[in-house]
Amino acid sequence: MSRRFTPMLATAAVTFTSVSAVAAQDAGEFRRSAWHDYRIVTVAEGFVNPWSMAFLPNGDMLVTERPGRLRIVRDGELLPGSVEGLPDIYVRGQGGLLDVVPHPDFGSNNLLYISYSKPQGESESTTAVIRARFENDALYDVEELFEANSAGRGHYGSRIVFDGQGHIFFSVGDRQAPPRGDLEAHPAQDRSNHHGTINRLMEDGSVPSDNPFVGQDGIEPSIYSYGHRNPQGVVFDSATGNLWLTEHGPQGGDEVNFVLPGANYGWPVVGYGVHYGSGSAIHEATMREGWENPRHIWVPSIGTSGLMMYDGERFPAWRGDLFAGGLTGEVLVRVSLDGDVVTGAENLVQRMGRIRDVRQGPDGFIYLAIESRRGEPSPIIRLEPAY
Ligand SMILES: [Ca+2]
Repeated sequence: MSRRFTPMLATAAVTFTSVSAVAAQDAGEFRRSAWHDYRIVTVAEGFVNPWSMAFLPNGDMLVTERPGRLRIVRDGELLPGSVEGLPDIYVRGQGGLLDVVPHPDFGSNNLLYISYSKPQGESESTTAVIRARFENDALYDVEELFEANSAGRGHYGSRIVFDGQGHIFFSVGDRQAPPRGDLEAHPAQDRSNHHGTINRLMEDGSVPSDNPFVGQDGIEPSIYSYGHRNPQGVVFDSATGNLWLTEHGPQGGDEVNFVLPGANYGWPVVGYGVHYGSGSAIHEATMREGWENPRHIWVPSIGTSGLMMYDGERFPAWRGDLFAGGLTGEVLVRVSLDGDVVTGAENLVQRMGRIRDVRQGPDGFIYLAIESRRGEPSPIIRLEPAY
């Protein structure tokens, strides 16, 4: 891409207004940006901690709510019930029902892929991925594809993407294992578990024979990359074969990473952030030779969550750009790319609430799942061209 672009400085905007009230009053509001003017329209309301959105061929939208419900939006209305057939879910803190993604051939196989925090004993949980057939508004033939070898409180990761060539990638966070003492001994650097990893599996859950660490003693064979903190946004660009992620970092350490097989992304040994609150040092350095440096960082942090790459018709100048949702930053950031290089970042949709997920609809509009920090009902909104 050869477009000229003037990067804008990222700004943190923290507001404490009720999310639903802001959305209602701003519905349809006109906003300007560098390449496209847009307006924000409310799609549906009344979600509790929506985490992920998925579009089905019949026009329905599925929405996961972190407290453990899979909801259906039909003809612009959130149906009152929730989808039956989910497994037991650990709903506490950051844990709950997380991602939902239709198989690329959903139209013929009706398969949904879902990630969630799976209970382990009385008080523990881990990240797990299931798939199930979705028919008549219920889940059937639920099959577990992956259970992470991990333990801890939050940082489940959990985004699932298809590469369209028979594989899925999905993220597991570092489970909030505290970085202290010997940083190289942190579980995100220990490949005998799944803490802080991107994993690659066949669509049936088996391990591909060409994964980077297959056959190496003491390394989980599903691992594709490691040294991540909490990757909550992952996209596969089918046009280029590139895999991108956003990683929710410590204070000043949110990252955009270009994902390469077998690579180490450094957490918590190297990085750009500091501890929340105290501002004290976490890392021994910002980077290390041979490890992957982020392609973009945010200072201050925006609290990255969902990530999307746009390829629709409604906003032609945005094609090929990444769109990163921010939680604490209450912002949608358009990240422009030239190959595997980040060339700019522009803030959009500021002060509309915490943006948990970002998806392109089949209509080419950009859908945002807004969440309330306190679990109050919140909306799904979308960006439409202003003209
Ligand atoms: Ca890193």
